[in-house]
Order: sequence, then C-alpha cells, then structure tokens
Amino acid sequence: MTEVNVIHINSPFLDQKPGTSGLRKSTLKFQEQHYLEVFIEAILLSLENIQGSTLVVGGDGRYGNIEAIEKIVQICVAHEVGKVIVPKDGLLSTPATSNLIRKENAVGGIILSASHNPGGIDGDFGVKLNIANGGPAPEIITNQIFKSTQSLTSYKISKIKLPDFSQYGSFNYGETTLEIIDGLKDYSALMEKIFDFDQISDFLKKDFSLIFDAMNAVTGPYAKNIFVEKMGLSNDCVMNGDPLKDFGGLHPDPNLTYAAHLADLLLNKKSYSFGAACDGDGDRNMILGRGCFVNPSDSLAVITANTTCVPGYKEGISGVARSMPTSSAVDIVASALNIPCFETPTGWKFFGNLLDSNLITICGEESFGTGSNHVREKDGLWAVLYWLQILAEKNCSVSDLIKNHWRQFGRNYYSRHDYEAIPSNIANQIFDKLSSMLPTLIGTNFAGNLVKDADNFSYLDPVDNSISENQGLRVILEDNSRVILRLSGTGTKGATLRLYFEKFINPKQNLSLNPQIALKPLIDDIDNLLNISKLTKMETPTVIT
Ligand code: VG1
Ligand code: CO
Repeated sequence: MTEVNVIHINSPFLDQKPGTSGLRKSTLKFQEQHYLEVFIEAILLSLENIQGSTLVVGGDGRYGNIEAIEKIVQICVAHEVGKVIVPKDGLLSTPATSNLIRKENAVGGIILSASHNPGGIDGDFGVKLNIANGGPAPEIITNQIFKSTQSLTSYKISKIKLPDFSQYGSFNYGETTLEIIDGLKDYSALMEKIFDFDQISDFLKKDFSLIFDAMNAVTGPYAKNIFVEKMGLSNDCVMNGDPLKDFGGLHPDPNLTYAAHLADLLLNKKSYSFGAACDGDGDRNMILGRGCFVNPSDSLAVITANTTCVPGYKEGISGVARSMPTSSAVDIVASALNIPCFETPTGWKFFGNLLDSNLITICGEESFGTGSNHVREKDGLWAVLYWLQILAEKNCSVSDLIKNHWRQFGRNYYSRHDYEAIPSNIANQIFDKLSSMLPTLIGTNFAGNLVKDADNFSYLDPVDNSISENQGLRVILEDNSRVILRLSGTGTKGATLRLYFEKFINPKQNLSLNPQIALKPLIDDIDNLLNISKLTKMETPTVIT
C-alpha cells in the first residue's frame, strides 16, 4: 500500500468558473499552495469509475509543466487510478492528447496548457480536461467540477517519489501504473494514415519551400518528426522548434501580430512558398503563402471544397460545422456539395456531439482552428498537412488556390478585431449597450443596408437537445453581412472584446480588396454606435485578423 495523505483546505477554492477551455490563470496563481491540487481533485471526482481506469496527462512544456504532472500523478495514485500515461518530458500537444485518449480507451486526459497565452513565471498556466471521446469536457461536467471546488474541504495525495520524465518506462505505485511513453509516435502514425507523405515530400523537394514556426512551443518535436525525419526535408524548415518554458518570450498565438516574424518572411520578404505556425499547445494553425495570408474562415472552406485531394477523406464527408462567428464561406461550399452545415457556439466542445454521431466530418473556427473526426480537438499540424496535400495534388501556389476558390464560390470578406486586456467594466458597458439595443436595431439603416436581424445567439444541440444561451451578439443585414460582438473566455487580464465582420461578394464583383477596406462601412458604423475606440482609449484594436 502507498500512503495516502489527506490535505485539509479552506473552501470555497475557485473564485471563477473555468472558461471556454478549462481553467486559465497566471502562472503565479497556479503556484499558490493547493491551487492546482484542488482543481485536479475536483476533476477526478467528476470522472466516474476513475479507480482502475486509464488517464492521459501531458502539457505544452510551459513553466510549471513537469511539476504539475508530478502532483497530478501523486493525486492519481491516491485515487487508485489504474494507469497514468505521461509522454516523455511531459510534452503532448492537445490534438495528440485527444488521439491518445481515444487509442488507449482512457476515461479522459488532463492537458496542462494555457494554449495561445504567453508562458513563463510572468505568463499564464492552465488545465484542460478532455473526456473519453477525446474532446473537451462539455459544460455539464465543467459546471460539476466548479461546484465541487466550491465545497471541497480536502484532497488526497500520495507523496511518492517519481522517476525522471525524460526516460521511457513503466512504474508501479500501489494500484497505479505510471507509463512514460513516446508522445510523437501515435500522432505521426495517425497523420501518415490520413495523408500521403510521399506526395507531400516530393512536392516540397521540387521547388516549393516550406517554413514552419513552432513558436518555441509543443509542435516543434512533432514538426521535426514529420517534416525532417519522415519526409526528409532539411532541419531548417522548422523554426523556433525547441519547446521552451517561456516560449523564448514569444506569445505563441499564430496570427499576424504575434507571429509577425513569420508574416514578414512570407508577406514582405516573400522568402518562402509556404509558411505556417501553430500555437502553444498545437491545436491552432496559421497558413501563409508567398505574399498571401489565408483567413482561417477561408481555410475551412478550402479544406471542405478539396476533400478529394486527401486520401483520408476520399470517400467523402458527411457534413461540416463552423462556430457562429466564423464566416459563411464554408456554408457556400457545403451547399454546393449538398451536405449539411451546422452553426455552433464558439469553442471546440460544441463539435463533439456532431462528430460522435457522424453528422459532420470537418469543422472549424475563425480563431485559427480547423479539424476533423480523426480526433476531437482542433489540430494545427493536421491543417498544415491538409493544405500541403491540396497544393501538391493541384501543383499550385497558395494564392492561386485561394483566388480560384473565390472565383468559383465568391468571397466572404472577413475580419476579427480584438481589444485585449481592457478594463472589465468598459467591456461590459460596451457589451450591455449593444445587448439592450438589439431589438431596436431591426429595420434601421446600418452601413448602407437594412438590419434584418439582431439577437444574442443561442444554440440547440441537435444531438442531446441541450441549449446554450448568450453565445454572442449578432447584427445581421439584408445582404447577410454580419457584425458580431463577444467577450473572450480565455483571457486572464481584464477583459477582451472581440468584434467580427463579414460581407459576401459574388464572383463577378471585386475579389481583391483589402478586407479592412471592404468592411470599412461595418467597422465604422459599429464604432459610431458603441463608441468603442473612445471608451477603450484605443485607436486601433490590439490584433486585427
Ligand atoms: C478563443 C477562440 C475560440 C477558441 C478558444 C480556445 O476563445 O475565440 O474560438 O475555441 O479560444 O482555443 P475566446 O473565448 O477567447 O474567444 V485554444 O487554442 O485556447 O484551445
Ligand atoms: Co490552443
């Protein structure tokens, strides 16, 4: 028997509900005594039949990763979890975790990551729970976890001495086996099953230069394994490829602001044919061509329109889904393919039921997330390989592919404006103002058009009939242009306001405008209505996508 210590604490513990993807706080907060432990205890209590079952535990390598894994293993031993699977060095991307949970029939997985938030002692840390299907825990479970953090007065831990996580091995502690495994192998094997690596590598070796930016986060080892070891490309096709505790000071959010160096290489210097980046935990992707940025909403539409290029989807797809703020570009493709298209709230957990019941095969979000039924998370490297496979099959450039797509389907001009870390009262004031105005906007003039509909999006899950309300304010015009306003659930400082703009143009109209110009009437009119720049004292948003 291993000794079990019962540690008494003062409740309630959490001051706030976990957000869109788990609990995210400053690294310092997570260093506070018992903070992580209580949350893990609540997670284990929420999983039924944890005794004797299998759990996957890994993270994106940020500051505190290994220490957190050690504590989690000790708590698992006290709860007599049957098997805890930990990757070597504790490094496991979010999509690879999802895959491992499914492959090992685990009851779930714990991912230590604050995703695209900065890391290090001054950065953020986070804990995400994924359930047996490999996907993020649905609200019913996260609510239950929150509830138990409010009433817990103790947690159980076995203070056993643990091995060095830099070596493979199997270790027994009481009723629990700890397995330290290769975190890359199963993921790469899955990618090799979906994509034709030979075709991609031949194409890349011909005259199509690739640069992949891992942003000093978890995808470095995966990208090297796939592009260098398996495809035989040179080492320098992966930049920032070693996971660092503080991501080398980078903010591992793959967008034009935080991956500015990569954007400069592709858009200004035009040094490569193809560039891509992933976020801290490897579930997001940004795709760039020579002189060309691919908007994530367009990426989802292109991926959906080209399934016949990719071996894993040659049989066809059952349907697609996008989050509400994502542009309707994919809806147009779905209608041409005669397959259903679902509109869900923001957050990957809403795709789980649709994927599990085979109503959809492919899904995505405007926030640089795309994925399919191969796992239950968005998958950054999967999207990169998907794009490369289409380009290899069509033997064309990124810019040709996207332009041809617009010529066939039309273009959904799209942009997202983020006002990050603004005072919460200001963010709430702006949100509440639009919220209270919604009914009065219908029928009025907006950006030279009539407002057709204005509401707060709510979602009825077609599989379990659950209803999720308050998922974003929408102003929809007669030509189906949209302005959407949401408050972020993943920031840790103040509040982050997100504004989303969309306008559709048919193939005969001007397809090559700068989106900020094409969308200017919408951008100006929402600012006139809500005084955002004045209230936030920001002339421009923090991030424009
Ligand atoms: C953001 C994105 C959302 C995404 C979520 C988690 O949420 O907008 O689309 O699902 O991050 O992504 P919010 O609430 O801040 O807008 V990740 O890469 O952190 O798992
Ligand atoms: Co992420």
